[in-house]
Amino acid sequence: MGSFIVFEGGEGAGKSTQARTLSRRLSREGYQVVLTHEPGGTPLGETVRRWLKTRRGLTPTTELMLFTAARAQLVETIISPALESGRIVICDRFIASTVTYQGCGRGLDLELINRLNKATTHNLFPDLTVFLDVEVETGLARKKGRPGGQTAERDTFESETLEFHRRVREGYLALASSEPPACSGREGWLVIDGTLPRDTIASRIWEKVRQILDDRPADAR
Ligand code: Z5A
Repeated sequence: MGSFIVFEGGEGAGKSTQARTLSRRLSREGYQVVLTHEPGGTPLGETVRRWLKTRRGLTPTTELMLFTAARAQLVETIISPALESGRIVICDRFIASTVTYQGCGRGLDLELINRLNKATTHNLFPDLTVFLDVEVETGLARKKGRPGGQTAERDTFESETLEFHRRVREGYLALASSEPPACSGREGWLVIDGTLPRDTIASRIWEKVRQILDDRPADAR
């Protein structure tokens, strides 16, 4: 069985940057890595992603079902087979995103979300969830600062209120500090201040991931 590492955080927290950096580092060290993201990572998932980010007027429940459908397809066709063949899977967002965005952000029933999360993943939890924490305003400003960010049309989530994004952040902080850890498996959550320099963040993540990989039984390395 491989290892499953998930990156979580609000908009512009630096998840994609760090997921790519970790993937490159692991590949250089000789590990077989699958880097993927949610929503997306499969043809169905990419179609759902476009819908979710651009179509206005989806009801919160419809939104929840679409994220969930995309996840079911990703887990069954990409993530689980890769883990079974011993690869390291890095995923940019996973089940905690549904708890924080659809649960804390949209106000949908958390019990329903947890049941759907379990059903669509067949109880698969990340070995480690890295949470990059930044103030909402910082993350949103970073997205505007990206090339084309000033002129690009804001997507469904970027158009949400600051209050929405604050509830999401509070949701992450609560999940990451809960005992036993919620939405994550054996290694729980690694919380990192996302305003630190990129290299410092990458080193902290690497230190933790290397320790997890070193602790794996010899036949899993
Ligand atoms: N969503 C949901 O509601 N429910 C679910 O179940 C799931 C998702 C799975 C996906 O959009 C949306 O779906 C997401 C939640 C929702 N919307 N929101 N919010 P997405 O994939 O397009 O958006 P995202 O996941 O939020 O990613 P992002 O906005 O692109 O941000 P990021 O990946 O965290 O950040 P980044 O691209 O790596 O970096 C952003 C910028 O900051 C970039 O210019 C970097 O160069 C810069 N950066 C990165 N690190 C640093 C540091 N350390 N210092 C300074 N600047 C930095």
